[in-house]
Amino acid sequence: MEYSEALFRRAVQVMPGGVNSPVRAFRAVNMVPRFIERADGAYITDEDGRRYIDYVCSWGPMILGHNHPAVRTAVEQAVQNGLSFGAPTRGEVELARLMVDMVPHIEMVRMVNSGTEAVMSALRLARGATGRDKLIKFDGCYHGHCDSMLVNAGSSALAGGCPSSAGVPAGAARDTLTARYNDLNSVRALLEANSGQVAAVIVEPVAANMGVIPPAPGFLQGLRELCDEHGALLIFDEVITGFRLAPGGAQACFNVRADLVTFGKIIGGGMPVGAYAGSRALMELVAPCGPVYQAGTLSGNPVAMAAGLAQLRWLKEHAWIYDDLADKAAVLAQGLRKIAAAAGVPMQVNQIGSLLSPFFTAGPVTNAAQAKSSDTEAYARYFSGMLQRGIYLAPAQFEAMFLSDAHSREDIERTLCAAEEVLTPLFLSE
Ligand code: KE4
Repeated sequence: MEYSEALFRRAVQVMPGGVNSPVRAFRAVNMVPRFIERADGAYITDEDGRRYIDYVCSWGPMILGHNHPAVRTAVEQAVQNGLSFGAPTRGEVELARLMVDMVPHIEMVRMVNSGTEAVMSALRLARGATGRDKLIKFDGCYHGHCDSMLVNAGSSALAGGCPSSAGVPAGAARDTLTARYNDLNSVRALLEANSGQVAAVIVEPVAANMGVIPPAPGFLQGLRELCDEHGALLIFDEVITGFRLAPGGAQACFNVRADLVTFGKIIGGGMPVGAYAGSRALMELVAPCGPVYQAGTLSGNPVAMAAGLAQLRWLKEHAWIYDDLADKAAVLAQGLRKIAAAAGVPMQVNQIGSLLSPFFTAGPVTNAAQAKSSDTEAYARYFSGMLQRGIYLAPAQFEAMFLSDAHSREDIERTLCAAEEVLTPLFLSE
């Protein structure tokens, strides 16, 4: 591991924590991060030549596996024409058209450069459309790092102990109200206490930033009805679930209509792309058509559009992979549950589609409070043991495991064999 260690020593001199995104620093698992040199299919290889089965998949984008020929070829062809023009290009039109065709209830799309930017813009649009200032989010959900969303946030904000970040002005946080995931009464109470003031309810339709927590039956439909009752917009943050749960994302999966949908990750094929989308009536409030301003130098970048187009076209033409992805994830989840039960290790595994995560706790995990009750030290030991055995998991409890089309049944079997050695009370408590 000498190259990763040497690189990390240099990295911490010139970048905060030696990384460009906190979770990558491996602080939640008390280890030196691996510096990744290349990736192919379901595997990543670090600078020391160690190869791992990758269940991070760049935090979701690599649903086809790394270095997929269709995506790589599209990028190689696009760069021949230049990298960026700051002008409209064919690729933007085609990707927006394809997203509108694949995702229900959206008529227009605006491309941006990250999930954070997509959420920030969608929130501004919701406020502009309703003339209201307040927002409702959920404890443990993560929607990127714009000020108004760093309140009781999940992901690395939660793991790193700053779910409500320093530097967020009181004014920005004051209008963000926090409800409990899977608890419609907590939403109803906030809407009634702030009647006529809530612009939007924003939700991860499957929470994946406090570990994976599926919506309880009726939860999402209940949000739709509460938003309609109170004149608030419903925003599905599908940065993770978009094109992951199904070609049409969570709206298709759960048959619930959102007013605005945010995207990221998969739509860029590994390149920096985010987007927000909704009805024509809403989206034509965005500049230059309407009064809600939003802009971006590299938005719709032609190389990024080529990567995203190639990936979404492949997903549309091979939609059967979604059942296969879910089946592989179910085999992995069930295998982990059996191993933990046989070893007498208290562990829950939540799984939906190709998303899953273990929680080291005896009780069910259906909200942030229950997720936070899990043993994160045990998770750190589990992570370390699996890494030593060539399995690269999320380096923090409050994240998700992502499967790709490239993960084989043999990879799943190898992962379960490694878990058999690690999921023992002795190993987890050392
Ligand atoms: P980005 O700005 O990181 O592209 O997207 C922010 C975002 C928005 N909404 C949801 C539901 C998200 O999961 C994310 C980002 N996800 C994290 C993983 N928990 C990205 C990994 C990281 O922060 O390094």
